[in-house]
Amino acid sequence: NKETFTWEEYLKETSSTPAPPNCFRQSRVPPTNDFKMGMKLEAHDPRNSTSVCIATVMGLMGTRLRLRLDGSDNTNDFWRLVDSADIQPIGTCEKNGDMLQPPLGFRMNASSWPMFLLRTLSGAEMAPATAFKREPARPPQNGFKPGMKLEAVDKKNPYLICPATIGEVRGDEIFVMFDGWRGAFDYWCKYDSRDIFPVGWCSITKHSLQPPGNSVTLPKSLQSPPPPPPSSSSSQTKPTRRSMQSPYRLSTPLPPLPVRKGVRG
Ligand code: MLY
Repeated sequence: NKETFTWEEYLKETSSTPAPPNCFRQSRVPPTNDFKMGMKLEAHDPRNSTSVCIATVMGLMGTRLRLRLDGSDNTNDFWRLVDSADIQPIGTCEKNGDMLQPPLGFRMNASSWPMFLLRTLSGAEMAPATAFKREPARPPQNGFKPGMKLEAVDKKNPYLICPATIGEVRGDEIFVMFDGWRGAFDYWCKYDSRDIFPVGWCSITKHSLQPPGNSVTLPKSLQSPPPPPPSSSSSQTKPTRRSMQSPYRLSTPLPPLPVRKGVRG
């Protein structure tokens, strides 16, 4: 039955194998998610990672938290694992002699920050220290090989985790290809990225897993090579969409691309 995706059938259909779990910077036993909606915590501002802000848990899925920085708008929510080094209990910043910062794009006058901070924390439910789990150690080396299957966060739609394939390995970098999406969502990342998971992770942690897209995957001989990894010393040109480069037309239409407002591309 094609309506329901299962790795077991899919691996058979594609005669592929999962990346070994020890390749990933994830706990062998996934941590429990002991956070609750509305709890507050400290988080590094994703847009300004040196600054630590107050965040509120806006949602929970599997071992991940949907976070919103207090004083920010509702368009910059982000996701973190419960064992992410980017989050910590309220009070950690002060204990380290640092100061809590307003988020980038604080919606009020900067002068109202101290009072805003006081009000946002007064009577707030703070996430208990026990809910924060230690970040797993990074595997000693890049163990990924092209063709291995995994589950990966779609960085353009970060609430989604999808079946993916290792396309290329270069030093500490891997090229993550989203199955059935013709390259539109593919990216390079470090082998120890927290956004990639072993096959079965979503099922174990009760996170939703998207089925593969329905675009035909071109045979390797007809594919254009992935763009160079971002750290490569070669000139930094913006990668062209692969569908544009390909001289081949397929009957299956391209999936619609997300329409986004604002500056992010
Ligand atoms: N609404 C989006 C969703 C695309 C998701 C792709 N991921 C799963 C690789 C779109 O259709 O563009």
